[in-house]
Amino acid sequence: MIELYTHATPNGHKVSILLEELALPYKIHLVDLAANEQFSPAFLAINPNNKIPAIVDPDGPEGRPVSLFESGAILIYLAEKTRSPLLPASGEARYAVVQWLMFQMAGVGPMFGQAGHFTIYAKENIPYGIERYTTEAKRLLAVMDTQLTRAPWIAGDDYSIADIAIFPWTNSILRVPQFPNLDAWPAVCRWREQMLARPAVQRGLERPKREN
Ligand SMILES: N[C@@H](CCC(=O)N[C@@H](CS)C(=O)NCC(=O)O)C(=O)O
Repeated sequence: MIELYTHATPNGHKVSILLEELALPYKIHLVDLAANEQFSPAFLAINPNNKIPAIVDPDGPEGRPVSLFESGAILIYLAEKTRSPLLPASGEARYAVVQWLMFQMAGVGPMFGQAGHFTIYAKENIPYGIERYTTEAKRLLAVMDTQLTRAPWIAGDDYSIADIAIFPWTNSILRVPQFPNLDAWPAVCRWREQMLARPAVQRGLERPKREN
């Protein structure tokens, strides 16, 4: 069974949502970030970058256990392991998914994360940081909104691991006071409703809250 090291955060939710969509059995190990468990030697042996999520698959591609960190790499790994259509095997559709997955990993995650940091967690009020990252978050939401006006899902006609990667970050930006709702981006709101209606998405958000 796949072992998932996680916490109820956007990067963690990506992996639990995908595992639920794939109906793969998995065991959750909650890593208590507030207690700095991500720096424990046992966890560093799995992820030298001391962040969740990480997985250990006892049945890796070479027939021996494999551990993986970086949520984007984990999503690709799990989709390929199961030959899931959530990551098309080839062609334009595959690269559209990879492109939007990279957009999340390099843009949405870091920028929404910094917007949250400067508005909610920073020990001092730094207007430059607040302005820089909330402005960038709005720009990224506008990019998503344009794409989701053209297509039902972020990478085109089909639901994919790119939707799964981006969605938890839209929950996260809604905690930032400058984003009480996402009404300025109606196609993003429509897409969020599609995501929230999926039972696997609901389970993937819930399980890391209550299991260890
Ligand atoms: N690029 C990494 C980011 C992972 C990440 O930032 N995880 C956060 C929680 S969402 C974390 O573990 N933070 C703990 C720390 O930085 O010490 C990924 O996508 O997996």
